[in-house]
Amino acid sequence: MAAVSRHVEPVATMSLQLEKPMLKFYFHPSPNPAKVALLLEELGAEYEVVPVDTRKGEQFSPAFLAINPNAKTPALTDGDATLFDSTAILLYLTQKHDRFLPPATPKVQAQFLSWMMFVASGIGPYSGQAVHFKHFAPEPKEYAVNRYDYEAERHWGLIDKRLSEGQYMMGDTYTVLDMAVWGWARAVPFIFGADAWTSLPNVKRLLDEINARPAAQAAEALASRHTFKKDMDDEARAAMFPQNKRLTQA
Ligand SMILES: N[C@@H](CCC(=O)N[C@@H](CS)C(=O)NCC(=O)O)C(=O)O
Repeated sequence: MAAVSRHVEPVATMSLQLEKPMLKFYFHPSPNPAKVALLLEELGAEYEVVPVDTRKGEQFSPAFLAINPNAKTPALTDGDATLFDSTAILLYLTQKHDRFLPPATPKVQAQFLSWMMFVASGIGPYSGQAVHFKHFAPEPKEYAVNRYDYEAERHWGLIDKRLSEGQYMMGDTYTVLDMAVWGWARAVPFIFGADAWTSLPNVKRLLDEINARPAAQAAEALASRHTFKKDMDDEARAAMFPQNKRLTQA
């Protein structure tokens, strides 16, 4: 977990900077951290990236577990405030900065929170499990692949329909909800295959539009600041799929 500093400050402003609470962003180049990276860049926030190489098991280091007992990326510290779970971080930062949120009327908030939670509890987990069973699980897996592929497809279909009704998830305004969708939309071809976009044209439109934003390009560039392990070897499988130990012990 080596710290990587961003934004070199001119010496004249350094003492001022040191007094400010610094954001530390615990990052791995995967969908949930990507949402937070995009928001930090859209906010123009000052932050330090702390790489957590989950394929090397760094998510289980005591220092990281003290911040995220769930041993997953992303996590964030803001001075002595610690946060984990991408949706909690997105809501914390947008509320703190009062930016990228839709109007606070009950009618709009009701839709905003419903779709935020739909992305958090539906899009992320079903997409993640579809990827796991299609790309990483041992045979036999037909039943599990079918279930998670079906549910992931159904969830993405609902996002596509919502986006067919307006430019963004909340209509005319780009909000943090679009950033939450973007994190996983980048993975759609990996989830469903290369021709997935033919059935999700509105998701593709949003993805392309956000990809063209400087903040998205800066968020993507974080991946190249550190050499993350790419191989899914025994070490990586042991770190990421600890449940497999029970199969060999049985
Ligand atoms: N609900 C959590 C899920 C976090 C999560 O699953 N993160 C993945 C990366 S997208 C991770 O750290 N995987 C490593 C592991 O499972 O060991 C969130 O939204 O932040």
